[in-house]
Amino acid sequence: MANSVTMLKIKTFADYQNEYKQSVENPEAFWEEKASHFTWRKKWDKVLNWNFKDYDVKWFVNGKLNITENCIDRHLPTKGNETAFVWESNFEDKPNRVITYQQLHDEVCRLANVLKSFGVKKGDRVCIYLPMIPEAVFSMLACARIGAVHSVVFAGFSAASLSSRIQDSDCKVVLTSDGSYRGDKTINLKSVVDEALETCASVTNVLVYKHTGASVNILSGRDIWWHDVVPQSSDRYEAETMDSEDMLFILYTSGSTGKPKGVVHTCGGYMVYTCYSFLNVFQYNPGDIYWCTADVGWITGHSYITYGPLLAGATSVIFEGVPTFPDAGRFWKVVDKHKVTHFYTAPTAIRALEAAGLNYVSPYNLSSLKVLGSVGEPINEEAWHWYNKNIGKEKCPIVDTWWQTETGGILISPLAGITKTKPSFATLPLPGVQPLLVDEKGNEITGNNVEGNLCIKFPWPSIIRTTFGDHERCKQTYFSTYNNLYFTGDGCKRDENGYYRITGRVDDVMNVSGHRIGTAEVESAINMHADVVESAVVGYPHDIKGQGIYAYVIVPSTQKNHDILRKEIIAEVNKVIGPIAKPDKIQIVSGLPKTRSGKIMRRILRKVAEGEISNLGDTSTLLDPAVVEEIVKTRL
Ligand code: 7RM
Repeated sequence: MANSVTMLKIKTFADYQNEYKQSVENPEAFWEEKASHFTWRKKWDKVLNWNFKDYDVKWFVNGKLNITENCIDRHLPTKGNETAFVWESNFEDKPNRVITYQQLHDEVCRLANVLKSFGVKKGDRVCIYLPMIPEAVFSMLACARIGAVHSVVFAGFSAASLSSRIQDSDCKVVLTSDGSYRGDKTINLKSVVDEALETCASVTNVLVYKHTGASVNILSGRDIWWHDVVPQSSDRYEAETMDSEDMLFILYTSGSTGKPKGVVHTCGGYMVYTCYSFLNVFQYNPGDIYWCTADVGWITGHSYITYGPLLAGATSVIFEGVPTFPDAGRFWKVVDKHKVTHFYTAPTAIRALEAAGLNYVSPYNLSSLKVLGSVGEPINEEAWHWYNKNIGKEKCPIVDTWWQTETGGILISPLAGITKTKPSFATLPLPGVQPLLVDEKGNEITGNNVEGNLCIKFPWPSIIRTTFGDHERCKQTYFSTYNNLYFTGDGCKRDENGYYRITGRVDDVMNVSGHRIGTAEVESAINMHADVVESAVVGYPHDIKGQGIYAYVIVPSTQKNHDILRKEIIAEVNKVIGPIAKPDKIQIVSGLPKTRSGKIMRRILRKVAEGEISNLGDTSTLLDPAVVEEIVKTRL
């Protein structure tokens, strides 16, 4: 019989130290106990099988469950009439929607029945391309209820990006809406889907939620209005029995090379870890109002809007809009309106709102706040102090949560009110997480006051299982750089007290406004422009975005006005990826600094983009050192 998941909560720093010790000394006994607080249809035979060499990890082997039963059904006897979600529209004068756990159950079941009627079976993939409306969460859970695998695509990605994701995972159905609102912009999502589907033969049905009222094209036989089929469906659906290691979802994320990879998470371990980490990091208590401002299109939305909070039986705010609409006071207005106790956002938003000034903060009563969170990129000390002083009024612990799409849940973070915080430090690993710093050669760097590449040496329950359709790529990317270690791609310092500070990516991945974007992806988009011969993209420090995108582009010395060319290149990037990958600076050059073997020396390009031109380091191996002079002279 399942106990209450609130039993998972650590209460003191001594508890934390004790749990941490147990989790390292006997991980299987540790996680077995945590897992026992959930509802399983059949208990596992073995807690863990793992092997980082050929990469194979299985948690709660042969255990059977359905995650939606744990997110919804188990709460119904006690919390059926309690609020699961309060939805706040993009427009502040539009009424909220309140969804109780019972209503969540009914909506998810209706949608599950509709998916079933489309012929979606256990294991089939379903693409979700929706704005931040409760239906996005219903959609994820409806898939999980019938055993289908969801692949949520952020509704800011272009038709080309959407299409390549649908193709990669062979999705059968797309769940979308007529349109979306983001601040003062409206986007016609359905027309993006239509364009994407011109190149996706696998999709048999598109379910369209009416949200903006935009006129849409309905392709008969394929496209169906949500309101024509969902409300009349049964509000009962017996959840499918899933194996612990059956796929729960695929989420595409950028890496240093090639196209985005489909990161795969599975049912059992992901459930245990997202709930455990949510409760412990945020120290959520019944009656609290939790708000994570992420979009469900990113892992933060999956783990800490949908699954973690629902597993814990929490009440959350879902917000459709953006931080600066109608003005830079919107976040604080929403905190005041809904009496938010736990607020979780990205440093880029904090910096943007800091820049707007305190006049946007002071009108609002923020006294409901108890815990503040940060995620997605390193938080600089200044932003940390501003957040602490002006939003938390120096009484709210800040949890700087480090994790990745691949980790499924938060790995390094303070536990709110329990771990002593330190500005810009993610502090200590959660129980079950064994971080390690290594040098370039893969030797462990021991002791404190050191810096290296961040690896993890033991699996935790929500670790990536594979990259969809290409296990070799998963092995290569994460488990081959260093022997027997998961490599994060991040650089990291460990201070004199053993606290961790993540310094940023050490590979060719940029972090722009908390979004992961590969330099190679942007280059390949730029290269689609007919006049572009070659390009090289690097990140550079940006006051608000954390990193900006700096592109060096070779075009034939001829014709076009450079401003027109830049506009066209930006349009190309918009078309191939989406507005989030828009280059901030485009420098037209006649050549790129290459070694004799033809490798672009990105180190030099990064320095020029940063404005660090006094010391470019060794350029003696360059094929043509004159290129560097030109690049320095014409830098933006
Ligand atoms: C959750 C998420 C992952 C990358 C990761 C880091 C960076 C995330 C922090 C952070 C410093 C943090 N997943 N990152 N959180 N850096 N401090 N608290 O963002 O897959 O989209 O990105 O984000 O570089 O590798 S993600």
